[in-house]
Amino acid sequence: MTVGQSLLRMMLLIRAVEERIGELVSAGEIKTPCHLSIGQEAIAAGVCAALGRQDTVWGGHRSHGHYLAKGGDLNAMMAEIFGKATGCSKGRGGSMHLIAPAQGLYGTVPLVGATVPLAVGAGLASKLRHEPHVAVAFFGDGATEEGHFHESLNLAALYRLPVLFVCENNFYSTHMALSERRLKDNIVQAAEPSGMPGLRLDGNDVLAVFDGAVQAVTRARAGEGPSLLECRTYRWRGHVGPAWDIAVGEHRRRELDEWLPKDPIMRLKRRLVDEGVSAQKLDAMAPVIRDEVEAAVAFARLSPSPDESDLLRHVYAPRRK
Ligand SMILES: Cc1ncc(C[n+]2csc(CCOP(=O)(O)OP(=O)(O)O)c2C)c(N)n1
Ligand SMILES: [Mg+2]
Repeated sequence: MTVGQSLLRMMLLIRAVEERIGELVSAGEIKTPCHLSIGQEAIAAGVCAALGRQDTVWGGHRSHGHYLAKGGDLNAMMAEIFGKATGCSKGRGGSMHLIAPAQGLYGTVPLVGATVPLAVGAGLASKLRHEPHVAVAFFGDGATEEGHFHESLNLAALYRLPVLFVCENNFYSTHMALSERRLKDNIVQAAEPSGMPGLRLDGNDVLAVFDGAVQAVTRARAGEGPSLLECRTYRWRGHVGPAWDIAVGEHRRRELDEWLPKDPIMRLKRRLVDEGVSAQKLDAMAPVIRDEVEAAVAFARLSPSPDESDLLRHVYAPRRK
């Protein structure tokens, strides 16, 4: 499979998984709050394709795509979202606490921006151990308003740490538009005070994201320090849950009309076909992926719930005798 085809496959997988999750949330079968990244798949797919297994990835509340693109097991993610004991966090975390350490996905945490400094710590560990691994923090535009985002950039730049700061700028923090929160649309300039490169990328062009990530990873592995990637995109669904979010104001309805034709999946598919790849070959990916997703749903449904007697484990430290 070429890079283009595997990027397409990954985006199709993320979309199919999240569309299915959306259906199961609507049906009431999934109870955990789910933040879907439908429309934004190119960023997870493009960045993670530039990484190796031992590079670390850190995410937030909207991280199904990061988990899958980094190689996290689909069954374990689905089971986690169903709250089952076979889930990647043993059913205790739900959609917003995904983890796959063997694949380098060290954690997704719903406190906005919380994992940005953790990625800096992973970059520092890598440098102190003289290992070639890079650390990637995925976060939204909202996270750039947290003070520790700027502190993290400064420290990573000062110590020339191998870190990629990947901002998925979807122009909203819950229902508040970027223009209501910042005087200027200039997140990429946050790189300047610390002297690191800032790349503004079309976050719906997976090949552009991949190229930008390769550039930043190459720089990081060469000991030249971190980069900030601002990937501009748009979330199609609501902040949380599967609704289309068009009832939250005329603004979003108009914007969605502008962004739907920029669908990262359609764009890549068109490009591959233009380059001579057979459309039938690409269309054949969808049913295989659908079966994979259904198998994961079946696995989650059949998995046991966590045992009640286990409920307080990991909550309190064991009493010292
Ligand atoms: C520290 C903190 N403040 C507020 C919240 C509530 N909250 C959850 S998601 C979110 C919006 C985050 O927006 P952004 O970072 O742009 O990510 P997006 O949801 O757009 O992917 C907010 C404010 C939180 N989880 N953590
Ligand atoms: Mg946002």
